[in-house]
Amino acid sequence: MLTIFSPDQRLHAPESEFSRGRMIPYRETPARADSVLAGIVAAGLGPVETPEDLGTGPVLAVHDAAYVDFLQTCWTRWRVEQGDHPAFPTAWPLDRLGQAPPRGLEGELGWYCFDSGTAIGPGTWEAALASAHSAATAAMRVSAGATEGLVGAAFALCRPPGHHAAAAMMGGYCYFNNAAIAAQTLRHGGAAKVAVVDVDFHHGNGTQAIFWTRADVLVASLHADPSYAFPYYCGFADETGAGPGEGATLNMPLPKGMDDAAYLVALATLLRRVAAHGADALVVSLGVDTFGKDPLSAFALSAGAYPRIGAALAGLGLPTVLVMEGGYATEATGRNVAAVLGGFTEAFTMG
Ligand code: Q9C
Ligand code: ZN
Repeated sequence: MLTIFSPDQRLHAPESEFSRGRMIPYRETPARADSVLAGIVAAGLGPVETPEDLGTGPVLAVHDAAYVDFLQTCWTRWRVEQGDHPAFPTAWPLDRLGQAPPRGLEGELGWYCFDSGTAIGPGTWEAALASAHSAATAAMRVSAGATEGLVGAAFALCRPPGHHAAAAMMGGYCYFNNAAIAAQTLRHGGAAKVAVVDVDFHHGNGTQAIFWTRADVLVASLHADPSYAFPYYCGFADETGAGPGEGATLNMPLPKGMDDAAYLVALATLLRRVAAHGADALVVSLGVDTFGKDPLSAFALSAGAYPRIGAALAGLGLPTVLVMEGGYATEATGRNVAAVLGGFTEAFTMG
């Protein structure tokens, strides 16, 4: 399977994050990407190529222009106002009745960011844009394969990740929603209907928000129940979309302690519903923070689950873009991602 990754994605490397009352080492590191690259090489999964420089076009297809502008200028403004340490918000809007943020960097930070653990430093903009380019390039390659009648798959090694980022909101280590960008690129490339299946431990609140009212992109997720896990305020089963998108959002919140067998049964159930919905192409938000030994996980998955997750996803038989999301047990992350891609490749048959 083809992998897309840019070395520029390493330029985002904050030192620390605010977590449960303490500053701790930033968990979403460049080393995560290197672990995945090593896993891909060790498993002999295929070539790794750099993305095309697509400018801001692909991000503006799913994000607000004012938000994209904010991300591009935030670090330079922060450094002048506050100094050389990364930017974090410290206060949030009392309401969101207004259409625009207040002018002033601290007000804008709280407006455009929903948590206190997502940093903006030197290189954040460059890395997030390169990560989005990896997603868009992978989707363009899969689209080209599909129009030539060669159903195929590609892996976008996205980092920073994306599924918590909404049209005008960052958070959960995410700036641009790479999976949404891949889905939109597949739509642009000719797929009338796209399914996004999110297997990250956390609910992909950003992807859900972006496609909430749309019928052309199904968003289906299984994840830790928000009543005990980040992002806490959405991802419940009764969230099903609105307007033309009613019924095109599927959430399956799961209890703590899910083991391989229970998880694979839940995934099979979700995938049956995705298949029944019908789609021409698939985007997988591929998080492996479901791993039992992941520092953010409350599940109990073993390494043996990952090839089976890959095979289950391949069972949909659709042109597929797999997009990297979470996974913080850095050494194991590469092996587990390579195992998903290997299991997918073995089971995948030309639709
Ligand atoms: N102390 C992704 O997996 N921080 N994001 C939790 C707990 C947010 C994870 C802090 C975790 C976000 C893409
Ligand atoms: Zn996650």
